[in-house]
Amino acid sequence: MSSQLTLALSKGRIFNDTLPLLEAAGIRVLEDPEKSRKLILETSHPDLRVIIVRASDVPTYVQYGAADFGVAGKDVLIEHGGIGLYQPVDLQIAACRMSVAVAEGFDYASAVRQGARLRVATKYVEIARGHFASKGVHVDLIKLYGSMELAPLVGLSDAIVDLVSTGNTLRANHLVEVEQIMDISSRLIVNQAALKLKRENLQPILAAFETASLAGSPSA
Ligand code: PRT
Ligand code: MG
Repeated sequence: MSSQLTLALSKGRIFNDTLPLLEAAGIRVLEDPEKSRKLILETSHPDLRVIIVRASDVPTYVQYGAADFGVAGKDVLIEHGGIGLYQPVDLQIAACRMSVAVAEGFDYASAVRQGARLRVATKYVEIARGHFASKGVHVDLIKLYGSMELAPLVGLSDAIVDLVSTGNTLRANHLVEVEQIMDISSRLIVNQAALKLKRENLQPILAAFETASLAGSPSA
C-alpha cells in the first residue's frame, strides 16, 4: 500500500539546497515558493508533497506528524530539543557556524578574564546558555528574534551569539567574531512513527538523500 508523504522545508537557503537532493531522488518540485504564495507544493512524485514553513517550525511539524520528514539546521534542532525526531542524515547543506561577536573595541577576553557578567543578545538561547556555562562565564541572556547585530551597537548587549557564514554582516556592522561555538549544517529529520508506518515509501527517498549528500560533501 502506498502512503502520502509530506516533506517540511523553509523558503530560501534550505529549500534551494534541498532541491538538488530531491533531484537526485528523481523528484522535481512543481512550483517555486518564491513566486507562488502556496504553502503546499506538489512534486513529480505522486505520493510526495512539500509544505513551506518557518525554519524554526520545521521540527514542530515533524514532531507532531503533520509532516513525515523535513530539513532543519542544527541550530534549530538544538533550540527545539529534538523530541520525537529521528535524525538519520547530516545533509551538509546551508553550512555556517555559531559564533560569539562583540563590537570592535570591546575587550571580550579581558571581560571574561575579570569575571564580568556579560549581557548577551541572541535568538539561540539554549546554545548560548550551554556555551557560556561550559566556559564558566556568567551571562544575562536577552532573547531576540532577529537583527542580533544591532544589539551591541545600541547598548542592548555586550555580545551576541549568531550564525556567521561569510562574515559580511558582522563586518558591515563593525562587529568582530571572538569565539566560534560550533559548526552548523542542516539535517534530515524524520517523524518516528512515520519511519515505521510509511517505511516502504519513505525509505527510498531517505536513501537517495543520503547518497546525494555524501556525494556532494567536501570530504567525499
Ligand atoms: O529568516 P527567518 O526568521 O524566517 O528564519 P531563519 O533565519 O531561521 O531561516 P533562514 O532560512 O534564514 O535560515 C535557515 C537555516 O539556514 C538556519 O537555521 C541555519 O541553519 C542556516 N544558515 C546558514 C543560516 C546562515 N547560513 C546565515 N548566514 N542562517 C542564517 N544566516 C544569517 C545569520 O543569522 C546572519 O544574520 O545570515 C547572516 C550572516 O551571514 P553572513 O554571510 O553575512 O556571515
Ligand atoms: Mg533568516
